[in-house]
Amino acid sequence: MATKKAEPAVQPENDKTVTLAPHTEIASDQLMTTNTGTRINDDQNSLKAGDRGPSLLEDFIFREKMTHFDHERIPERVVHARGSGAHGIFKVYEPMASLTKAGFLNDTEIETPVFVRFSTVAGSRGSSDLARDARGFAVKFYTQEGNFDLVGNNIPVFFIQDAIKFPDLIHAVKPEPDSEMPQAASAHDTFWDFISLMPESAHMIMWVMSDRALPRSYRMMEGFGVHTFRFINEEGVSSFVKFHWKPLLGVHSVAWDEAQNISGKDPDFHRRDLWDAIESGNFPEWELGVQIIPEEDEFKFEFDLLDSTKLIPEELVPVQRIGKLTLNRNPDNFHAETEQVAFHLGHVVPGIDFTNDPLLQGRLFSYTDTQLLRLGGPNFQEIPINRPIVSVHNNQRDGHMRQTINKGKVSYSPNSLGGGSPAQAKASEGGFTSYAERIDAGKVRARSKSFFDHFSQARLFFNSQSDPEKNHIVDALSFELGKVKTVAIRERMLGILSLIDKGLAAEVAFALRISVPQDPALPVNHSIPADGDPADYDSVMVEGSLKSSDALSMANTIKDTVETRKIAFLAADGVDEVSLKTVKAALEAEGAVVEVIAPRLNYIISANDEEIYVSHSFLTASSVLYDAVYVPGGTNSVATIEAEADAIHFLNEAFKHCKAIAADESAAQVLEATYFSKKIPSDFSEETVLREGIVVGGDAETLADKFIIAIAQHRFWEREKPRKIPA
Ligand code: HDD
Repeated sequence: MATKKAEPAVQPENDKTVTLAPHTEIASDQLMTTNTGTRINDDQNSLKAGDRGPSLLEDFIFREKMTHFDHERIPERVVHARGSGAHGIFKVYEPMASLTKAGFLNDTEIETPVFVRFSTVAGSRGSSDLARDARGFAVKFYTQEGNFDLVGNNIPVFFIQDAIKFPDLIHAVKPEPDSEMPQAASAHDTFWDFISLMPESAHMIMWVMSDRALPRSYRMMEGFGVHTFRFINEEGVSSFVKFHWKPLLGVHSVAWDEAQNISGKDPDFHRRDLWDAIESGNFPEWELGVQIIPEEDEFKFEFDLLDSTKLIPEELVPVQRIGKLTLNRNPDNFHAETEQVAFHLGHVVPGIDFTNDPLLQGRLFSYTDTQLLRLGGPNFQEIPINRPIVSVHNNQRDGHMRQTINKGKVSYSPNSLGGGSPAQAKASEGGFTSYAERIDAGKVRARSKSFFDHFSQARLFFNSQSDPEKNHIVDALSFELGKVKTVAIRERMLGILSLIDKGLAAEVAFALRISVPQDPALPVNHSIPADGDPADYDSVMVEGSLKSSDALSMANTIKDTVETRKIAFLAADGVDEVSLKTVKAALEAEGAVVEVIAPRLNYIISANDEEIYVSHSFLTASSVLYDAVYVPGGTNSVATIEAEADAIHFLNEAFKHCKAIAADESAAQVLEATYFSKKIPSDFSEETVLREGIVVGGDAETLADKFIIAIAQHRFWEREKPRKIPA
């Protein structure tokens, strides 16, 4: 019988995973015990008076088991509840001493262990990975100087400028409180009501309505620290820094129709993708990038560096790539690691410090506060996944579930009985000292006027998109506002859109069949104080001097690799081995993953009587779970596939979602049976393949070469225009 060959890859250890080992339980070859270690003789029957009951209160084995079960759940995260984690390592390329004294950014020999958690924002823990949403990208570096958490997103800006609006934003986007609908979706009245009254969200809205909000994989998205942080070097000199993560596989997305289908076919799509990639040794990699702004350049930009609704265009400050993150190990236990990991922007190490960004400042409160509820008390730092790899010494004591056994009488400082220990660390000994920024100001509740340009970067983002990407933004807004029931909200949003781009507003208005407000007034930010003068809160219209930025368009991403792309081969008994195996070998040599899909599971028998492993039948596979599709030759196989409605649907859908498609010469008739048969190009020059993404015929090697070029393009969005595929 054909069996699948893939062996799980070796998952490397690091300084952090070694510290997890003593906390790891392995049950193989062990006898069952209670939590107090007493061996259990019968785990199938509770203790009863007679074999028909009643049950006896004395049954400590039943009571312990049931009580533990009754208490298994902890509160999910109030945002970013749905997530997936992985272990890995980070290594810096060159010492960064001129900018920061952080040890892990200076020693090129050190492999700093990391734990990364990716997430969606709005959905509950059990919601789909494919919601239109920002993605969390939180990295915990276990450095030799303590933990550093970089808690970012896959979008470089945020909805709001001041943390005090965060509960409002989240209440608006979460399911509506009366009906608890919709789950993991922003397409509803309360979200757009809030957004339409918050012009500062205009830039972020462009990003979440773009393809960035529908990543193909966590492994194919960028990450951003969002805020401006500070680097501090040994001399105490500070520079501003923005953090970036650049995926080595490029930045790729799926189509919205596809995303909605994936949510049904495999709601764990991103989680599975990350897990499978690591399990098979395709370790995801990102480069850490930094944009550095010397302190004296703080006011040189048209926007305020402290405003989290703004990015620094890469044209103005290039991103320097300073190190590499590799995720190389799956967690052993989801709850113990991925669920209990506790991130916080306040987990910093010497050499990294904060700025006065009011969003950042508010976050510095929120993260520890939320862990206290979520993880049940102040000792959450002792949970194995949260512990630093360096030892911890202070006078904090006790509390629920304290693990550490602190020896001695002394738990205060200063002390003489303990010889003054633990002693404070001098800066020269690695003690953290805050950057001595000079502050001289009255205490006010106010927002800086330098934050009031809400549209120039929203426009910059829109202008930077390719035509298909622009179309997707129009479609996304038409979809989302189409789900909004209150017409006044739709109209208000059109007013905002017209201040970003009149053409964009007109196209959305066309889809909604309402008119764009003519020359709408600049919107007031409605979060004004009770005694505030609305005029003081008007947005200001700034024409940014940069009109377009290449880095903002996914069309300019890496398109020269098919590594880890999943390719479906549609085949049946009688398949021609050469046409299957040659293309498979060529794709696998380039790092792609090939799965054979057939009418029935387990195996097919080739024209030469060889058994070929089948990963899925048409029952459990769907084109939305693959990046490309190929139909190998072989008279009987081709005839079966041509007659299989699910196979034709598979191809139609792959075409609709703009994927690369290939067929052996003898399988051309299968493509003839599709809705796109008229669109099959007759020549297969590289130019045509790059444009159309369909390859038919030629010898198997040539076909494979061209197919690889096509898959590397990821998608052929031009196909969307006619919208003639009823799949
Ligand atoms: Fe937040 C979780 C990212 C603004 C309050 N946030 C959370 C996570 C990520 C982010 C990735 C999940 C961490 C994990 O995987 O455990 N948050 C961001 C980014 C923001 C942002 C990039 C804007 C730049 N967040 C933000 C604000 C506040 C919070 C303004 C409140 C003042 N965030 C939280 C939280 C969460 C959280 C309530 C929920 C679970 C947790 O912290 O651990 O404290």
